[in-house]
Amino acid sequence: MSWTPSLDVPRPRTAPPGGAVPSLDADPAGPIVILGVAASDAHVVANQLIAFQLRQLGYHVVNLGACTPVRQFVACAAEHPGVLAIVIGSINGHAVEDLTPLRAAKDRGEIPCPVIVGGNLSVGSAKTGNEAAVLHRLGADHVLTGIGELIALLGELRAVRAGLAGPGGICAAVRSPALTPAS
Ligand code: B12
Repeated sequence: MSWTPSLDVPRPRTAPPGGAVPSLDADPAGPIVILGVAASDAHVVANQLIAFQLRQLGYHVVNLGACTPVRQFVACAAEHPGVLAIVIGSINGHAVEDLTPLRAAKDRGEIPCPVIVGGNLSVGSAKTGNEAAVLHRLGADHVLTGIGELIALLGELRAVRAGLAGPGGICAAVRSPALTPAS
């Protein structure tokens, strides 16, 4: 008797009827998400998990990987004018230092979409509670902690772009304070 292991992952919604699950190269027609890890940061496990999950959900993920400075996110966004969001992870605690150039890039009009920042956003396990406010001032539109929140938010952005969102957005029921954009 033989046993064949399988990856028990949900079939992407973009899979053609009766068709095969798309490869990890993703569906080029899906909404574009630019993903990366902040400039000083070498932690890639969450980055790879996020890329995998988003591709399974039909997003076209352009993954810039670890140690990506703001200017590379900007250059990549210029190459993908229809980009839905820029998603930046930071794990090593240096999000503020790494993302300081974001403010100037936004002020120059170089960021055409929401910027979502998430991960372990300051040094040490004891957080001040001020991390999100500082990052919002630097130009982050959304500051999150969990991958579930990210998926919900991207779904909402996708629905808004498609004109499907009702008052408060279709994901209002799952909206958490962390999802609230800076004013
Ligand atoms: C593996 C690891 C490393 C590896 C990384 C290998 C690699 N290429 O990925 C190596 C050895 C290189 C490393 C180096 C360092 N590390 Co390290 N590392 C870890 C470790 C053990 C696991 C991290 C991991 O992969 N976790 C699994 C993933 C899935 O979880 P995660 O990264 O925490 O991400 C979760 C959330 O943060 C969130 N998330 C993450 N990204 C994003 C993005 C978005 C948009 C959203 C919404 C959510 C989100 O979702 C994930 C799932 O819940 C952690 C300790 C730990 N047990 O967590 C320390 C840890 C992250 N490292 C730490 C530190 C300090 C360092 C170093 C500075 C150590 C040193 N003095 O050299 C360097 C920094 C190097 C650099 N330039 O960044 C600290 C960070 C502390 C902080 N933020 O205050 C930790 C927490 C260890 C500790 N307790 O002190 N590290």
